[in-house]
Amino acid sequence: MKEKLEQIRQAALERIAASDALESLNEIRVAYLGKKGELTSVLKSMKEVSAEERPRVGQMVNETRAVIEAKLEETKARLAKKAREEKLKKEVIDVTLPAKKNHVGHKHPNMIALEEVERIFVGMGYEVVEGPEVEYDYYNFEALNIPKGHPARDEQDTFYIDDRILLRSQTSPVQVRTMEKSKPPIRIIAPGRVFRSDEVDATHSPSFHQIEGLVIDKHITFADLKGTLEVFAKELFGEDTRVKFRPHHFPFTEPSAEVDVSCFKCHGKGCRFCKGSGWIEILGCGMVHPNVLRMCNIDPEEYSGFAFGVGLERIALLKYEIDDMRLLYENDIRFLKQF
Ligand code: 2NL
Repeated sequence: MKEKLEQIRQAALERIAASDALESLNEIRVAYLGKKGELTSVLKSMKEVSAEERPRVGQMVNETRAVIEAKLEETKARLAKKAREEKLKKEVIDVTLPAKKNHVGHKHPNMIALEEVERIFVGMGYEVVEGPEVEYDYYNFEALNIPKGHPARDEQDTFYIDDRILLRSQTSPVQVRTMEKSKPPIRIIAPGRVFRSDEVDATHSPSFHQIEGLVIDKHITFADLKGTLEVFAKELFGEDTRVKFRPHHFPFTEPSAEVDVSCFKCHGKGCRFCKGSGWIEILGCGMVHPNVLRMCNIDPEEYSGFAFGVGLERIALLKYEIDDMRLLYENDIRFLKQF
């Protein structure tokens, strides 16, 4: 019996010493100390031991159990400590590494300029209206007094989907739609993307943005147009800005004009920026042509109005002194961040 216990102890301790995982320790505990374990089966065979030997053998069994138990606990603690240390080593955080940068985007100069223009006109009681970029020939040309064969169709050559549908060459169709469905007074600005069949260079792109304005009411005169655009120019380029109206021709307005502002760099003296003239052209405008009013079911005998159109990119290039329009379309964050 004694040899048997000694053998069990030896084997158990060897297996414990060889184990390198907490799970195998548990298996060893079951195999030796469990209900069906080897030590328990020795206890069960105690009835074969003589009465006088029984206390001594019992004590030996208890001692063996205690030794195995102690070794198991000790090994368990050692393995747990080792596992914790390995985990800590693996999960180490290098606090000296530079932090990840959170790259934030930037508002596009077009958008900054658009919001500025919208702020000015909304302040004068205008509403901002948008409309489709794919339009009917009717809204883009016919309703604006540009019938088929009119030379203005060449100046505003655009992209045709078919012979009735095209990419709008101006945002005027938005105003035509507004006039069709609402009664004067009308005070709106229509910003948005427009298209022209132009080659890309420093000042042209086949897709750019326009902001058009329209006012229709009783007794609207050219004086209202002049006053409005003067306020706009002063707000946008500074209080000391002067405006100049040059006669021009548009099929959809009569009379028509182009508007120059005094150069905000040299204040009219002439510099590189205004190419020596002291003036910078910013927009086209005029009194809405009676034919356009009639096609939108507005009686030109009762109502009159003015309209204007300004290129958004042109405003952005001027305001931020950018010399190549293509920079506005590259979306290079190093460029965008400067504004
Ligand atoms: C330019 C400047 C302009 C208009 C746009 C307009 C719109 C309606 C009626 C009459 Cl619905 N006019 N818009 C007027 C004058 C100038 O844009 O250089 N365009 C080619």
